[in-house]
Amino acid sequence: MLIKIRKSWELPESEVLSEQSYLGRRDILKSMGIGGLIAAASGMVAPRFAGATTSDPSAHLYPVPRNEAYVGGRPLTPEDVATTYNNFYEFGSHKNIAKAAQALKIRPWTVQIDGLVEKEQTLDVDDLLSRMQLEERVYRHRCVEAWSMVVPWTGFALKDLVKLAAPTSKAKYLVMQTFEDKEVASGQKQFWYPWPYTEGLTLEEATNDLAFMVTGLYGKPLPKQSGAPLRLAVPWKYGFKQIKSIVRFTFTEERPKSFWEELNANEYGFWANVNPEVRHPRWTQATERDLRTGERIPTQMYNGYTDQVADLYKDLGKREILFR
Ligand SMILES: Nc1nc2c(c(=O)[nH]1)N[C@H]1C(S)=C(S)[C@@H](COP(=O)(O)O)O[C@H]1N2
Ligand SMILES: [Mo]
Repeated sequence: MLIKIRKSWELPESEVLSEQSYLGRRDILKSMGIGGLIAAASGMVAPRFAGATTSDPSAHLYPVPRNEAYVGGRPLTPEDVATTYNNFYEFGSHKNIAKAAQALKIRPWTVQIDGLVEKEQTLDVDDLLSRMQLEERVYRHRCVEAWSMVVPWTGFALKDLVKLAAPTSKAKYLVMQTFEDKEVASGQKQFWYPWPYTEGLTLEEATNDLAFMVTGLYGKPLPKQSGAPLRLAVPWKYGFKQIKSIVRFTFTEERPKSFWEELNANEYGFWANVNPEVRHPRWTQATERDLRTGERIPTQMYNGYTDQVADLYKDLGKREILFR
């Protein structure tokens, strides 16, 4: 029993393998020249999900101008790849959760702001969107499982949400939580996971210019499988920090324990800064597989965002910089 349970959260390793077979298959199909046909028939590429956002009441807000200060450095990952190869354990512990995620009801959607703030509040997501300045940013995304993509997110600076929340001087951390609803998200019936999915940042990290509250993708409202209606992008950190479908922001004095840290602190720490020099206990982080090409490329320190974030970690011990 114990062994079986342990297996399910040691998934990343098996995912690295299944991802390779997925890409291998795509490449073979492409080289045969009939990829589109077979892929569509087998459900591997699912363009139908791209249209699933048309009923989103925020659709009229998109697209918004791109902020050219943020560039990917390599070509964008095709939309159909980024929106059909996902991690969202609430809907299953594999990559093919896009269809199951359509069960998520994203309106009405409220976010709670509480903890060490001047005044606790509950906001309707559309009200929140109307108060924020939306922009598009192209970011690299590096999963701890060693796959990566480059995508155009739409959203607003997380520091603007922090400002709206007005934390008190005691607050040191921002904790975020995903919705909880077993009926909709069958993954949450897996009782051994510490639901709800929880993540956190220091307030310094949360107010760094790069920290981005994502509301859209490829010039449209965020697809459900990507974490609608509100998800985090902190591109210098591993993907598991980038919590999806957020319903709660809590300001705390104590460092929170995140979902993955709770499961396995030796492998998934609080800092989780991308670092090619520090192996995951079970695989190398020196390279990553680009989802667009299937090729392995070198991983960069802080995922290439050193100039923007290195200052945040100057006071940390070396072990923490490297491991967490
Ligand atoms: N609530 C929630 N957020 C989550 C996850 C999850 O399982 N549940 N997976 C994380 C991981 S490991 C990654 S790599 C990214 C994946 O985002 P994507 O599916 O849009 O590529 O979401 C992150 N956010
Ligand atoms: Mo990830």
